[in-house]
Amino acid sequence: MRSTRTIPLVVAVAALVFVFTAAPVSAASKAPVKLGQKVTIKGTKDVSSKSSAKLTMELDDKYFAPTFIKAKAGEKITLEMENDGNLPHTFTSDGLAVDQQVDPGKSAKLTFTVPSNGQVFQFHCTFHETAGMVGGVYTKAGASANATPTSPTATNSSSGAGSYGY
Ligand SMILES: [Cu+2]
Repeated sequence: MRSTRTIPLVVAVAALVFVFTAAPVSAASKAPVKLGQKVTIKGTKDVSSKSSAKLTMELDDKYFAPTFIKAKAGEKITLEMENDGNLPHTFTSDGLAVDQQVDPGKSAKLTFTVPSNGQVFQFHCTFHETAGMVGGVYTKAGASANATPTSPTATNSSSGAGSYGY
């Protein structure tokens, strides 16, 4: 008798675990490309069917919405950026050659052309990049941003082990 009573509980717990683990994998939170760093994901906007597109980009504490923009090489994209947060944010990208700060409650417009020398162009907020305020413009789902290094990060290639000279 005792052992049969535990079976419904196990089923209930298993169902509960399934619900909680299944939820974060829903479409809205899945990254379409690999950026190789922490990203707070707030959706993807697909404008790749157009030769030019205008879209609203929300800058908030501390994420971009949409976080990913699907585009095509050569496409001209105009972002109408709105800072809905309480902190200043930037839309910064070496690959897209843009760097624009937007203060809280303010908006700004920015236009760039999607380059053809890569498939993923990372953008970030200079203040909150490590907090996951990162996103990407991409032309191919599943591609990786690592293919096109955007900034020369410090690699341990300097000669002389133990040398602290700069
Ligand atoms: Cu920020």
